[in-house]
Amino acid sequence: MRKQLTGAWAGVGCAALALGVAELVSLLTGSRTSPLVAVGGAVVDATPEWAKEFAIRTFGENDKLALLIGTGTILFVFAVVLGIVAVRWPRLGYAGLALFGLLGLAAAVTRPGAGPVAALPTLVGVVAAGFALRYSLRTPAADGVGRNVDRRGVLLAFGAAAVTGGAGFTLARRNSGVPKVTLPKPVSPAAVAPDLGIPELTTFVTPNKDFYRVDTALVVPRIDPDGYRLKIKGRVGKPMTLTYQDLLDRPLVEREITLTCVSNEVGGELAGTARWLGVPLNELLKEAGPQAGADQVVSRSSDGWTAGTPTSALMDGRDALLAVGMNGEPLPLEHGFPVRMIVPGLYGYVSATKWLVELELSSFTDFDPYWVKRGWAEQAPIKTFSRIDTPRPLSRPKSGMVTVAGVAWAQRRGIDRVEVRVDGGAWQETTLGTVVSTDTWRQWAWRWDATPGRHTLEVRATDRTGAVQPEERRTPFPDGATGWHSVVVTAG
Ligand SMILES: Nc1nc2c(c(=O)[nH]1)N[C@H]1C(S)=C(S)[C@@H](COP(=O)(O)O)O[C@H]1N2
Ligand SMILES: [Mo]
Repeated sequence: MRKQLTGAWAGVGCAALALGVAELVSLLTGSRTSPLVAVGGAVVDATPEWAKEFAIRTFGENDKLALLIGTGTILFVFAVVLGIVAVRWPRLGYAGLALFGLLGLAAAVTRPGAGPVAALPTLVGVVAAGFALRYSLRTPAADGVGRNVDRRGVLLAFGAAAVTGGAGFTLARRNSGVPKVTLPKPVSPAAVAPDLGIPELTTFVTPNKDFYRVDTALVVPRIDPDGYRLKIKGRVGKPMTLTYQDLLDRPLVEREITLTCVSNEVGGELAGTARWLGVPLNELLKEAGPQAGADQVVSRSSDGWTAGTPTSALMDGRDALLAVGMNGEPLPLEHGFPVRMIVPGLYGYVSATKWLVELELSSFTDFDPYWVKRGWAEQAPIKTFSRIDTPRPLSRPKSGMVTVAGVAWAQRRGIDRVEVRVDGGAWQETTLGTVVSTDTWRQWAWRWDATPGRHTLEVRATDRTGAVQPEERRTPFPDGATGWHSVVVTAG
C-alpha cells in the first residue's frame, strides 16, 4: 500500500515535470503549443454544441477555467494510475507515458496554424518525465516484485517541475501586455451620444475592462504589430497584403457601435458598446475588387477561427470596420489586438473576427466557417432586444417612486420606442436616451409608482421599421434568442 502511494506520487511528479518543461519550451514555440493548452483547444473544437451551451450556461465566462481544471483533473488521475502501475510493471508505466505524450503531440501539431515546432514542448517534456521516472524507479524491489521508489527522485521531479513551470508561466505573463503603439487620430471622429447617468443602469459606452469576452481561444493570441500582415485573397481582382502601419496610414474613422453575441439569453449581458477606431472595409474591399459571385467574406484569425460575412454587408455603406482602437486605446489583447472586424448589425460570430490575419473572398456555397459548421445559422442579423437593468431581479425597492431603466438595441434598424408594464397591465411609454446612429443600443428609463408587494416588470422594444420585439421565448441556437425580459421584485 505504501509502495503504491509513493508510486502515485512518482506518477504525479513526472507528469508535473512534463508539463513544467513543456511550459518552459513553449516560451520559444508559442503558448498555443503547450500540451495543456493544445489539448484544451482540441477539446473546445470537438465539443458538441449541446455540451458547449451547457458549459457557457453553467460556467459563463469562466467556461475556459472550468475546462482547464477539468483537463487537469483527468491528467492527475491518469498520472496517479500511471505511477502505481509503473512501480509494479515499469514497462507499462513507460508505455502510459508515451501514450500521454502522443495525445499531447497529436493535439499540438493539429491545431490550426501549427508548424512542426509545435511538437517540441510535448516531446521535450515527455522525455524529461521519462528520465525522471527511470531515475525514481532505478532500483529493483527487495521482494523481487517491481521496483523501489526513490523518494528523493520524486522530490527532485516535483522541484524541477515547479522551477520550469514557474519560470515558463512567469515569463509568459511578463510578455503578455499590449505592445506599445500610438494610434493616429481619426479623420472622421465619432459623434458621441450622451449618457442618461442613472445609477445601476448600464453605461452607454462600456469600459474596455468591463466589455464581455467570447471566443474559443484558451490563451489569448499575442501578435507582434511589426510582423503583422493582413492578406486579402480569394476571388478578388487584386490580392493584397497589408502591414499594421499600412492600415494606420489609411484614413481612419471612429464610430460608436454596439457589439452583440448570438449566445446572449433574454436578460443577458453579452453585449457592449465601444468607440471603435478603424479602417472602413468598404473602401479596402473596393480596391481589392471582389469578383462576381464572391458573396461571402471569410475572415480568419491567427488561431484559425473563421467567420463568414455577406460581402454586401461590408460594402453597403454601413460602418464596417477593420478596428485597431477601442475607446481611445489600441485594442486590448483579449479583444483582438492588433486588428479585428466590427460590422454593425451582425452578431459577433458572423462578423467580429479578433486577431484578424486574412480576408478571403469566397461564397456561401463554397465555405462554412467555424460556428456554421457546428449548426449555427449562416446569416445572423441582430434581433431586437430589450433588458431591465434596474431594479435587479428579486430586489426589494422601497414602495413609492422607483426608477426602472435598461437598454434596448436593434442595430441597423434603430430603437423607436421601449415600453414597460407592471403585472401584465397596460404598456407604459418610457423615456429614451439620445442616440446618434441606429448602430448602438439605447438607454431607457421610466418612473414607477410602486405599491407594496410582489410585482412583475416586463419590457419590450419597437424598432424604427415599426416591428415590435416578439414575445415568444426562444433560446439562442441557431440564430439568436427572442422573448421579453421580465423581472420580479418586492416593493416594501
Ligand atoms: N478569433 C476569434 N474571433 C472571434 C471569436 C472567436 O472565437 N475567435 N468569437 C466571436 C464572437 S462569437 C463574438 S460574440 C465576438 C466577441 O467579441 P469580444 O470578445 O471582443 O466581446 O468575437 C467574435 N470574434
Ligand atoms: Mo458570439
